[in-house]
Amino acid sequence: MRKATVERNTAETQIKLVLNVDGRGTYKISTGIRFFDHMLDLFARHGGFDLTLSCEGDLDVDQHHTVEDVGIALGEAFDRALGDKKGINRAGYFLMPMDETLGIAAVDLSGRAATVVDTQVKVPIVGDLQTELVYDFFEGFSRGARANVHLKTMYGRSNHHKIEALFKAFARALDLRRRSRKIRQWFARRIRSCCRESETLPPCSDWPTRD
Ligand SMILES: [Mn+2]
Repeated sequence: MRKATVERNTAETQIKLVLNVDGRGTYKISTGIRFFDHMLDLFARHGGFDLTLSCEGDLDVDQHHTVEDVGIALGEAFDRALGDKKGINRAGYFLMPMDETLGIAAVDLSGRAATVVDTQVKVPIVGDLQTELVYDFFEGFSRGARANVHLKTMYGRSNHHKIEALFKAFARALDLRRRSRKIRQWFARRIRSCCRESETLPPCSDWPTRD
């Protein structure tokens, strides 16, 4: 099980975070911003990550520090949990429909931070979240995880759906590393059985590419 615990304390925020990237999508999240909690709940569920996260932030100033610092802490947790990244499929993408909206995500855990986020959201607030901070969350994650993060809403009507589709697409883009683990386990089983029976290894055309 690849897990990480991150505690991040600054003058603006106090964050405690426990992540299991090989989890079952269970979560307990409290940031003081309900819409942000809703997005992080969905992130955990759609990625199959177990995530416990609490943040006490200076929401009396505004939501900026809370959202950005949660992004940094979550990115750091992925970076630590995945360790040297040996054997994982470090890049992934996903197209996620959310009713009338389509969101796309592409991620590369490349060791370099870069962020592009196009939410197509034209209103300043969705629920209780300042929508410009969606960028700050993903930019924070990108820095914490040292990852390339690209997100785009292709089209849609509902602003709630536009943001939600991006969080779900992002989670599922990151989930490719689990598929890679399944492939490695499949190979390990095949190699063991081939050694027992003195067979040759399976041809490339038999290699699994999907769950
Ligand atoms: Mn929703």
